[in-house]
Amino acid sequence: MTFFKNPPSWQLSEAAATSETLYRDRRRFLKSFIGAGIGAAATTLLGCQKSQAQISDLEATYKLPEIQPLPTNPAFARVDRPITNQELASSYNNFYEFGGTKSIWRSAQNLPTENWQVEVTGLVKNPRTYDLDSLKKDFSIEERIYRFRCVEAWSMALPWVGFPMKDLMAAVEPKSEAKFVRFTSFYDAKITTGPGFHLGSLPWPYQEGLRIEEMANELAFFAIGIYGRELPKQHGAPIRMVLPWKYGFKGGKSIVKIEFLDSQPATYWNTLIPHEYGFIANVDPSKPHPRWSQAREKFIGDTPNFDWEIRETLPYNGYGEYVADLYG
Ligand SMILES: Nc1nc2c(c(=O)[nH]1)N[C@H]1C(S)=C(S)[C@@H](COP(=O)(O)O)O[C@H]1N2
Ligand SMILES: [Mo]
Repeated sequence: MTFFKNPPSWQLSEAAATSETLYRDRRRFLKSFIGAGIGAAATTLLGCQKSQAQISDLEATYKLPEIQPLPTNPAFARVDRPITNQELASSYNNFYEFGGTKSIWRSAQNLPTENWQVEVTGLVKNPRTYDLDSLKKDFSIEERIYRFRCVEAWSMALPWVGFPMKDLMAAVEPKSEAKFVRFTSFYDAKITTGPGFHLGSLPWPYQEGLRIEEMANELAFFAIGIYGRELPKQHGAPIRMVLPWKYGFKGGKSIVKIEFLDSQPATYWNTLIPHEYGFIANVDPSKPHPRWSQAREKFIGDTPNFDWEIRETLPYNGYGEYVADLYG
């Protein structure tokens, strides 16, 4: 195992590749701007030493109430790597509604999570609006440790708390015409003030989508917590999607609406840059992103420093036995 103190050369070329595509017409500029954000992320890994005051502010964002009782699903009780250090996981995030860098944990505290409601609608027999208490009461909450792989070639291992998406499907009973599902994130132009909001031409709100068989897969999960506690705002409180065989952008945060549809919905990154961010977006080391390789990843492990470890990326992020037959 090799630990890199400095960015390896294959990562630096990403930044070089993005700068030349900047400053074309407005539409292309927006795409490049956002694309640069997502692609050049790893360069911000270094040099983010926090002061003691910042560390205690950060801790206050994740030392939330514990979720009890909390059985660990034995099928997902461990992975082939250590669980990522919580301080790092809660301060290295993607949540463009709250800023275009990885350091959005402070601004994400503006997300208003009181009296949260999730509307489940569309082609279902039992449309219903859930609040957090009814989700916790209706579905059995468990812990699952999953590998997590961002399209930007960094990864973590995270202990999520939540329930399988298929349990919610069983409750609302999709009609036979339902073939796709759209998931919509919280959006309020007065609160979510990430990059380019004032330009008014980004496809907000953040939306993601699945084929209905993907949502029914054993792995597809709604998280309402992490590290045994309620979900911090920067991770997409109070409920977010977790799809461990797909790139991280498929997992929308702070979900307010779930719609069962008969055709494939438009999604955020796929609308902005379709040739870079597909609708399916399964983790695939053999298929490079147009601007970088996906063969390896920078795994952020259990030390409190960003001493990432370079690992080979696994097909379907190591979950082929669960999902490969969906794509046969
Ligand atoms: N609403 C919303 N959901 C989102 C994103 C976002 O910007 N907005 N970023 C995605 C990306 S690119 C990743 S890698 C993960 C990051 O989740 P984490 O910050 O909890 O690790 O959230 C995904 N879900
Ligand atoms: Mo990502």
